Amino acid sequence: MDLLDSGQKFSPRQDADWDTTLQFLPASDSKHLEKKPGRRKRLWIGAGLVLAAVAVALLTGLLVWHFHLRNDVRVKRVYIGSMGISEQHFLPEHEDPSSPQFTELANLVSQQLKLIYSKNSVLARYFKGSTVQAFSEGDGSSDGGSDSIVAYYQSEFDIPIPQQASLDEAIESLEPPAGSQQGPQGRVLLKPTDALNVKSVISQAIDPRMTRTSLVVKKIFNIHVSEAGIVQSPGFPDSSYPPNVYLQWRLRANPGHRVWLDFHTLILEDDCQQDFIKIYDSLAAIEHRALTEQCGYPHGSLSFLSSGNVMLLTLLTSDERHFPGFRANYSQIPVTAQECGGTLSANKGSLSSPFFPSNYPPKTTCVWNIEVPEEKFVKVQFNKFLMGNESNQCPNDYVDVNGQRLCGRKLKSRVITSQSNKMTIKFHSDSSYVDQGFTAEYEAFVPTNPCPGRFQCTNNLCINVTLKCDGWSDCGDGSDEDNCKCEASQMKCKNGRCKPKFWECDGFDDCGDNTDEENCVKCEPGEFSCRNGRCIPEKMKCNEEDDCSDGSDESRCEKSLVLQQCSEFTFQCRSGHCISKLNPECDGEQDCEDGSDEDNCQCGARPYRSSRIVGGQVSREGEWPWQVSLHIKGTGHVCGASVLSRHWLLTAAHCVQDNGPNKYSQADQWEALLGLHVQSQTNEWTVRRNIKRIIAHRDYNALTYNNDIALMELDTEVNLNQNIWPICLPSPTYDFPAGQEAWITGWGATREGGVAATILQKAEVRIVNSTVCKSLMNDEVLDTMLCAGVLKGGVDACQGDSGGPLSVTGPSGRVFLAGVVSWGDGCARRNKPGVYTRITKYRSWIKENSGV
Ligand code: 4AZ
Repeated sequence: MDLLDSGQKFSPRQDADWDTTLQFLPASDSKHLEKKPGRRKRLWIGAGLVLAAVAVALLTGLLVWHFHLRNDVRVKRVYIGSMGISEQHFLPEHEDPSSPQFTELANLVSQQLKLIYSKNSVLARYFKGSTVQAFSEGDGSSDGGSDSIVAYYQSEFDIPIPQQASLDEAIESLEPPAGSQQGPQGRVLLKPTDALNVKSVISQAIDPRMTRTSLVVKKIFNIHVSEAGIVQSPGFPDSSYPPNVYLQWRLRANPGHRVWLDFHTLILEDDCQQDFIKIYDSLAAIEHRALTEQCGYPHGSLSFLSSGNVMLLTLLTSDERHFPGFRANYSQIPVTAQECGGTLSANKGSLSSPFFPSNYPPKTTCVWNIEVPEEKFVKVQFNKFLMGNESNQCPNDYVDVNGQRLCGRKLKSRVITSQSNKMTIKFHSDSSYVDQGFTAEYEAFVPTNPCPGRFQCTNNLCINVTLKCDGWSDCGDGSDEDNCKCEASQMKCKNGRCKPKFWECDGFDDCGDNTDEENCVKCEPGEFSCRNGRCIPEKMKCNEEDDCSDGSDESRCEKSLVLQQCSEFTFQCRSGHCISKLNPECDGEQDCEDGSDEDNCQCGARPYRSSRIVGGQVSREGEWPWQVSLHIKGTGHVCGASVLSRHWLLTAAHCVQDNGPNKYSQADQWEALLGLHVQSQTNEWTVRRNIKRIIAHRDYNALTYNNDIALMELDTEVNLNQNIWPICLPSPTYDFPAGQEAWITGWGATREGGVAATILQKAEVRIVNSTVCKSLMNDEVLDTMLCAGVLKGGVDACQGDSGGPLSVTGPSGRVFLAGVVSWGDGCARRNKPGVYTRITKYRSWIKENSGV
């Protein structure tokens, strides 16, 4: 047990070393200290003079130290860089630091660096020494031939603190264009015999996180990627990666090839100041060549390509140990003459950045020349556009359309038109920080009729005329909903748009200016509207009294009240008392006196704290660890389910009904796959279990889908892991308000009547107001059901998603099971939300039947 755990605190009285017998010495002549008025005054003056003299001396000393001595306090500064050398042939021995060829060339490079630094007074004065870390083949294109080498080095300087900035400046000024700075024809000559033809030098201060003194292990792995393989963090996947390490993987491809690195898993601590990986288009950690820095649980593309034949992957960790780490596949791909760009003369076509959907490589330029028949113009629409940071004039990575530079990540759905039959599109990436790039479609059009038979949006997009004034922004810029005359079934928003009347007061801002959500409360101005429909004066809210009689006026206040009486809106503690706080369970704060609101909360969190569906997107492995795939043995995936505990799953009753010869109600027909990401691809975290028992709700109604809920007991319990984790169950009074965001997940059909997905899909939907939902679904939605969807259409659960979860993130970040995918009117249709079994109505049924 450590000291803090044992509750002991440092206290001198308890400390054996503390001498409690210590006393102050008595004055030798106590009379000298007696009060004597005249002498006392003189004494005070004397003391004052002495004090003043001491102060002046101190101040002088401080000034001398500050202006003279302190300037001499020096710090070590390390710069990391690379030197491009032409007319040098790269030998296999140059990869081996113990070979004489390596030593010989390294010495030349060190001398060369010394010479370069000697030309600058600051660098020359404080230079300590250089070490060469590695060599690689030069990049033929930038070094003017294949006979070139790049040297990677580290230079050390000892510099007085105030001069650090001028040192940084001097080092940065060594950057290319080096030719003009470094002697005639770019040559920095040593002796005529051993001259190095230096073509470029780049150098930069090392990332201070990499020089932390607490880093205990620093290690380098050299890997040839000509044969594909795997790199992974130490301990992966069985244990977390070790603390305080700085690891480097130097990846080399054959000349004329790129290194390709594709992450299969990457889960680190969320804070990049603590743990991170960084990838460089170099063999040294030079910031100018950094391609990406990642930490946490990233969701973008994690596939990277080098510009030349080398890449460096680094991992830096803090002193905590919690996270699984990474695994990445590497291989090499040949550089071909025409990787992107070209001439396009068809009437329509598509184009994308090189290697999309992987991140594009650095230092790449592609040009597409589009030329369509003379009488036509060209328009291009970007479907995906992820081109680094948005900035003025786009100095880094950009797409240039007829001279207009575009960058950033917000351009999706924008249409750009030409004023002639030609369009030039140029893609450019600089030497650092890459992104996923773009996909675009182009089309020729007749300038007098840009959208034949269709409506032309202000942003030049063409949409079906039926979509104009239908309440939905189909153009993306809202222009199809401007200047509309509202129909009888529609309401007019203040901004002039028309929206279906039944969207009024559904908890979601449909107008875009919130006018459909104003004036929804029946109470007078200045009154608070209780959940039970009562109105109370606004000032009674949060007054620590239950004025509504259902606790709702006290449910979103700082302090939770213990109420006199419980209601359908209040949380009941184990003790039987009810509290006013809304959704208090597992929110990280103890609200019940007996702590029961925080009991059984090992759920709903992605274990490593990171940290089908129609219209959805591919999820990341481990993102939905409660998602289960239910297979009929010999057939494959049929339904989804959620993990409730190590023993129990929850699914839909309609999944476990006999259907002719298919005996779906029998447990032995089924097997459950937990921790699965891709159908028919299991890995070390996937667990397959037989089903011991199925408990379908006794009152399931196959006509109305009422009580569409079933429990499945696993034959043996599972060990939880990073891809298997239970979801939290909401208490009967948990509130999922209309408009709240929720996620649906599954391997179901990706469109109505379509085929099942192989990779787990996810899609964001919103809880739909029950009254609205009932009217949309012909009154077939019962109180035991919950609606969620995107009323515009295009996003929904579908066949094969049944039984799976509708997940909602609670206030503290834990995920709760709001619903089980049950039924719908087709999939993803407009104004037809998905219908889910409302879990709050079945909380006690689950407890009674499974104990969870
Ligand atoms: C099904 O057939 C199904 N759009 C599930 C969900 C929905 C529709 C159909 C909701 O399993």
